[in-house]
Amino acid sequence: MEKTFLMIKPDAVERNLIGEILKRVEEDGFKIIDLKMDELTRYRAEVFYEVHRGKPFFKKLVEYMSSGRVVAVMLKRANAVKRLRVLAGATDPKEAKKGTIRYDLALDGRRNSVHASDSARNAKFESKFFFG
Ligand code: FUP
Repeated sequence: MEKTFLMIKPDAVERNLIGEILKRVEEDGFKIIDLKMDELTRYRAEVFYEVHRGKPFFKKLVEYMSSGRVVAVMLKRANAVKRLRVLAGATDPKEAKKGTIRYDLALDGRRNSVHASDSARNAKFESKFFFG
């Protein structure tokens, strides 16, 4: 079975949506392999979103990602990477499909409630980033 990585972002933790998000993930057939709460420093948020360094939204993204606690979750199921991306929905909730986590729960294109790895390679990196 394939593994992937999910992060519940500060806006969702703050609004008590951890249970709601994990319920959706489990109901979609994912198994939770590991899970922990964490808090990103600005530096760690910059490393996590390194690919976006230099983009106009980078500074605010780093500020937001280090503004509160997050939940890091390692998941597995068949076709996990793709399935979690579908469940999460488009980056901007205004563009996300009805029934996706971001359509239903996200506040805007930055405070979009969850991160879902976009490849098996990144899933590995991101899991290591949080779980060592
Ligand atoms: P995603 O893979 O859907 O999480 O989206 P990206 O990797 O493109 O972007 C990572 C994060 O940067 C998003 F979750 C939110 C933030 N972002 C912005 O704040 N503004 C943008 O225009 C694009 C992304």
